[in-house]
Amino acid sequence: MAEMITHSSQPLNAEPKPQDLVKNDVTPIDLFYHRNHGPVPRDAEAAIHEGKQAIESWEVSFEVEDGVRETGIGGKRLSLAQLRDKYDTIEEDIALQAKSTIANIVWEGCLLRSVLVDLFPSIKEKKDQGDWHVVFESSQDCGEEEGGVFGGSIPGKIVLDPSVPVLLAWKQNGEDLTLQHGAPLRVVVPGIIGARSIKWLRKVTLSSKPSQHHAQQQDYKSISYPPTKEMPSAEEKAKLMAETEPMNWSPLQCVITDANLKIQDVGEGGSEGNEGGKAKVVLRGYGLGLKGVPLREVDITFLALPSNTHYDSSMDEKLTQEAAVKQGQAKRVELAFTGGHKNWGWSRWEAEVDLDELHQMTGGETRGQLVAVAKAIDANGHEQTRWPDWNLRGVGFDGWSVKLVQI
Ligand SMILES: Nc1nc2c(c(=O)[nH]1)N[C@H]1C(S)=C(S)[C@@H](COP(=O)(O)O)O[C@H]1N2
Ligand SMILES: [Mo]
Repeated sequence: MAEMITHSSQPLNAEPKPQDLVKNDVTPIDLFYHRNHGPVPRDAEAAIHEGKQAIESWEVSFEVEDGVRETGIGGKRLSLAQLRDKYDTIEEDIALQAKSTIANIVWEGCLLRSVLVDLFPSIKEKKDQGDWHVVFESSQDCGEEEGGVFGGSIPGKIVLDPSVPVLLAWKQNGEDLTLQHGAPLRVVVPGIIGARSIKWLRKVTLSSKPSQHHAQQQDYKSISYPPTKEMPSAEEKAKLMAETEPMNWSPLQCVITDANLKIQDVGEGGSEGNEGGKAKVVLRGYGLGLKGVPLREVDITFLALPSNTHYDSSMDEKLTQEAAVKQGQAKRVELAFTGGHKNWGWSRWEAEVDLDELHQMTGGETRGQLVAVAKAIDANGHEQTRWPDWNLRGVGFDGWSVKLVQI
């Protein structure tokens, strides 16, 4: 078993060490992070325990609420076996993301769009309309303040967008979904924060309103709030929460997962030993585009801290300001990308910088600690935000990545 950093075991919240995360392009399941708002639901546990037949007969109900369609046909139920038989099976590489971590998984399932258009043909007419939502619900009691089951929603037009493969998934990396990751059936929404990829899916509702579940209404909202202002009262906070839109698309981002000095082994009798030419800084990381737009490059700037200063992450914002001034000297890492195609997976990248290059970038200053600052640029030339505004809950950070180089 790979080593995970466990934040809580009940409910299970864990993630791999960042440097392990980028070792594989497809994240092995034992390095796939966990985010849970409650225990694994009993019905899912029982189905997995009983085996194939119980798994295949796991049912999801599909319903339409008033306001979405004029003529109401009642709800319909489909089992996992029926979903598999009736609709084309597709495979998609989709990165799922939570606060501070990510997993790049190859999912297998069917398109939610195919199911909905088949069951409720008239929704095709609502393709471009923004006034309806697809609400997902699991069977999991999430024991949070208001209790209730875990659920969430996404705008209906995203589900019907032919360029966004929203999946009902039953396999991950070619294997059956594991119980922890939502078996028998889960939703996988490309490009959108992981919280909307509902595990242990039991119900899909087309509604004129977004989900009223706790996670949609009381969590995962980026409430801008100046850091210097006194914390709001519970009442004020509730008001701000109610006024703020739920988060949805994951932002354009880039993260340095490790930055190390590598001394190349020149073998026995090597004469080039300590002259500087053989030592390199090796950086690794990943990036993710906004709405499936692939990344084109990652620009890395090196900064030398004054010799009496020790790096800590509270300096990051200021360091990104310094890096912004030095963009002309940044080391550019070009990423291989697939033309104009959408890309819902992550991009991994690696940069090697030798000491001469490094000296040029830092003006020869190497006495203090060195930090690397990375920003991503997408295929349309859009740059990653340098530093986001403060938000009350510290969610959805997408600023440039700052990392101490370990020397
Ligand atoms: N039913 C249910 N679905 C859920 C969650 C949950 O707690 N319960 N967590 C969500 C969150 S916040 C994330 S980031 C992803 C994580 O999926 P994973 O635990 O398979 O990594 O699942 C989402 N789906
Ligand atoms: Mo999450």
